[in-house]
Parts: sequence; C-alpha cells; structure tokens
Amino acid sequence: MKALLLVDIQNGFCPGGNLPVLEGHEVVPVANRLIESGKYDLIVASQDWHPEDHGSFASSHPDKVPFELGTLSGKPQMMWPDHCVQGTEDAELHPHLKIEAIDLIIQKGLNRSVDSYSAFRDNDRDAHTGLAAYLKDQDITDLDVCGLATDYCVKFSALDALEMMPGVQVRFIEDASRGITPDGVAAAIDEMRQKGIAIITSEQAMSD
Ligand code: VGL
Ligand code: ZN
Repeated sequence: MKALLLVDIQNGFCPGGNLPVLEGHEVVPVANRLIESGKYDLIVASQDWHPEDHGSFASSHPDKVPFELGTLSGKPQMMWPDHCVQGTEDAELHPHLKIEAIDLIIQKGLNRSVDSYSAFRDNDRDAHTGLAAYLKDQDITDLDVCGLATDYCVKFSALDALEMMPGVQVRFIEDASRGITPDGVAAAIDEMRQKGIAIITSEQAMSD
C-alpha cells in the first residue's frame, strides 16, 4: 500500500504568504498530477496551524526579529515571521490543490511552547500527531513525501517517517518540493539520501 504525504502546501509558504518559499506555488500542479496519477492508495496532507502567539514567532519575543536564532522553552529555535495562524487565509491549503482527494489532514504546531516541523511529532519528539500509527494501521509499505519547505518540514517529516515506521520505504519527490534557502535544501537532500531516503522525480513516482 502506497501513501503520498503533502507537507504544508499552504498559502503562507507560497509567494504572497507570510513565510514565502521561492516558487512555493509551483509544487501545486505537480502535487495535483501525483494525486491524479492513481498510484496512491492514500493521500495525507499536513497543515502548519499555529495559535497567534506561537513561541516560534519573533513577534512573541520582545528582542527578536524574524530569521534570527532564539530560544523556545530553553532550546534553540529559529524565529519566524508570524505565519499560518489558525483560521487565517495564510493557513489555508493552497486553493488550487485538489483538496477533495486528500484522505486525512494533520494539523501541527498548535502548542505555543514547542515548534513542530514534522507531520509525525513535535520538535521535542514528545507529542505524536498519530500519523505513524494511522499509516501503519492502513498497512502502508511505501511513503512518498513532498511539499514545503524542503529544508524544514519536508525533511523532518521524511526522516521521522523512516525512524518511526521501520520497514516502510520512504522517498522524497524533489520537483514537488521547494525550500527556504538553497544551502538548506542541498544539505537536507544530502541528509535524507544519507539516511536511506530515495530522492526521486515526480515522473519516477508516477512511472513505477
Ligand atoms: C515550516 C518553518 C516554520 C515549514 C513551518 O512548513 O517548512 N517552516 N514553520
Ligand atoms: Zn510554522
């Protein structure tokens, strides 16, 4: 059984959003082709879903500006611009994404005192979203991961998939993903490959 995990394809991470990823919207048509390919038994999407005073926001810290390193609950934390606040347009999945084909949406980042890049668990590896148990329950043997942003939520989701679901083949779909910085993307791809995640194109994903 094969599943596709679409990570954070939200307005907030596309041009015009509050934490825009360069060309972020370009993943949408690719994701739609994957969805419509008929190759997947299950399609899951994650949604960054923060309270307005989330501790990862620079605005929650009097002396911090966005993209500066700070701390959250005593641990190093990148300070982000306010983004994907619950109930705002910024937090909505991209309007052109084939949302009706998505079987499950996992919301994350709700707890203001810890960030949650991965769709599987928070950055402290403490609270689980239930996604790993759900995918195991559905007898998923193969998981393809893509979306936004490659160097944060996509990478952490793919690595957690590998770690939390031993035996599941995990692949990263490069052209269905975009990242925040070029260096970050290169390092993320290296790390994923090194840890056993196959780096593939959407063509490959749809051909086998
Ligand atoms: C993300 C930074 C903060 C992501 C989410 O979806 O990659 N990055 N929150
Ligand atoms: Zn976030």
